[in-house]
Amino acid sequence: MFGKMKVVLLILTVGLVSAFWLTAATNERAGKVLIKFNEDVSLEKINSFTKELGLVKVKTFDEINVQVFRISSDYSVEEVIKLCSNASIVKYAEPSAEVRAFSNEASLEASNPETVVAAQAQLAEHRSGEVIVKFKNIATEEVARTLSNVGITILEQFDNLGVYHCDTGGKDVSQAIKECEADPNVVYAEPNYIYRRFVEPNDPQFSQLYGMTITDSPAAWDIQTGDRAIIVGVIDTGVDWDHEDLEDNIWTNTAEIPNNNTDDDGNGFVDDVRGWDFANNDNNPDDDNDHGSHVSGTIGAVGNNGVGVVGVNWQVSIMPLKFLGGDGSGSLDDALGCIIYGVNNGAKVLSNSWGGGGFSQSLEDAIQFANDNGVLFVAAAGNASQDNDNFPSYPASYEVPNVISVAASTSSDNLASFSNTGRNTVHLAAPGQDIRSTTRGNTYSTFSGTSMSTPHVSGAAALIWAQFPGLSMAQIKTRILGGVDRVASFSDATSTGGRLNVNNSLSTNPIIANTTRLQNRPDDAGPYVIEADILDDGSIQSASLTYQVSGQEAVTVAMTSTSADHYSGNIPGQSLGSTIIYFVAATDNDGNETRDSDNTFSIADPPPTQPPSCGFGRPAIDFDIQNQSLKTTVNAAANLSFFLLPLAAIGFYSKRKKK
Ligand SMILES: [Ca+2]
Ligand SMILES: [Ca+2]
Ligand SMILES: [Ca+2]
Ligand SMILES: [Ca+2]
Repeated sequence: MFGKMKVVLLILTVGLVSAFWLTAATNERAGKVLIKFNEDVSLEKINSFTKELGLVKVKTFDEINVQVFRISSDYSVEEVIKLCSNASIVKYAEPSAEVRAFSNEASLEASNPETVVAAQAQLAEHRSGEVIVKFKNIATEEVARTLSNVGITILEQFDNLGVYHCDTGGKDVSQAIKECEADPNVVYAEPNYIYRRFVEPNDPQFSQLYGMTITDSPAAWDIQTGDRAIIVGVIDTGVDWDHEDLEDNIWTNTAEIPNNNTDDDGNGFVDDVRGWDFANNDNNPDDDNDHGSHVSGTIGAVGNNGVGVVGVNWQVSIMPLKFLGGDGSGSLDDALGCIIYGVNNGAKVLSNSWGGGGFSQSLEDAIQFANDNGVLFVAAAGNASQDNDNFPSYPASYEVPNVISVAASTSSDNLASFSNTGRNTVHLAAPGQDIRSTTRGNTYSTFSGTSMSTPHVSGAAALIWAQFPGLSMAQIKTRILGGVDRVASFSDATSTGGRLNVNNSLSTNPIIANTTRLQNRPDDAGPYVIEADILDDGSIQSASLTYQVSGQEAVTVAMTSTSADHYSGNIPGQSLGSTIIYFVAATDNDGNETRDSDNTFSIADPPPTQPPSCGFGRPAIDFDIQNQSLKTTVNAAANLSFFLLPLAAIGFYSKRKKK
């Protein structure tokens, strides 16, 4: 592994006197590195690691747990940094400032292109108009003269460091740095970086939750970790409500006195202190399957408690609403009961990792009731690898405004092979393959399915509501759909073309969602109308549509507000054969601009679409494509055969690895 071991060993075998000689000779040339080791690493491990690399400790900063080493081998600074970054015991390693000053920048750039890209193409978040400059040990007058030559002024001086915090006087930060570093008295100049806590919870299985990292949840947790005032109804197999990592986040009906055989709050349910079991018609919505507990953990397993996993919300109120039995099936009337109970008892979000069966008017009515009460209805798109545009999957396919239909993505940001899709009817993708979460009896398991994607989105909705309590349900939906990362794999699979990004959805910059994504059309008359939902935590000052026709100069036109949070703009008709690229942009009251992703279409015949082969509009009742043992129940009210099934609790596609 270490190609220069021989040299290191040689150095280590020389005597003390020789070592001092080497120190003196190599000190300036070899340079120094700063290393922070992970907290739980033993001193023995650190010593053997640094010995292997020929690192000699110079000093330790106890306050930040950083050690400074001099390189006594012939490894270059870059090589040491690289070896450190590959080592599991190292949190981070970086060159000392001295090294930057004395190293040959050209050769550094050539040997480490990634560093150059990071430094030049995209400076990390920093304060505009400010730089930090370190000078050699020179007279203050000389410092002042150098700075005034560059046209920048001192805001703050760190005497014992020789470091100055400066105002660039309106000059671009990169340019100011360049000019400062051209001066021989300057050791280094750098942007005034903004450091944020990048909150990583201490839950031991956090590292297994790619679903959290790929959706940028850790960055979101820097802003918001959730609020118990937000109630999420989990309509499922129940919840293991005394699970060690769920218990603190289970909703409590404070208006109900437990165990007095009385319906104290008069909501029609006796002693319902933590939701209701509609499958067995009792007040104990415990889980007899695992599916509902797993879903709940993704929404809100207790965060940063040193136990188990972490949900999208570190704290939230999960309302267990059980209608699926231990075998994972349930009946329509019980589903309706769950929805109505949730709405009537304060749930803001209903999470629905189930589906199957045909169209049901009563189910649509119940979802409409939730909609009319401002309750979001998040639903799994289904696991049949089918196109919901042609073969609707209920309840995800109900065309009620509060429905968000969720497809499943993988750790490599592809569409999960089992996931249903729908360019018009499935809204976004969210992690759904190999998702780790809570299961019964203080256990943790890995499941796959759009059932697992759904709670990522339900959790995001609760987190956004915690951050912006005044938003309407429609605005929460706009924030979720507008926050997605557009990824090619979801472009034709979902209406947004993207995958959930929790952090983007919390942005204080304008949010742009549901931009019309035109497809090829032979229409040369136009206009081509582009609409979008746009909102901001403050207000939208302007919205615009920019389009470019077949490589000609781009044109920007204003978009006009047609209704609340809704904007429209026109691209005039173009001749046949034209290709049009367009995007929507918006600026808020603070001058922050958001530019939506590019869209492309041509004035040409659309590609042929596959005609639906059967079941158009209404899936057939022998809906056994998921190879599951289905329990058919009778909807007594409508006297129709009906079945509902959980999407990932059982069946061949549900990978389960229990710890
Ligand atoms: Ca009650
Ligand atoms: Ca009671
Ligand atoms: Ca936890
Ligand atoms: Ca704003």
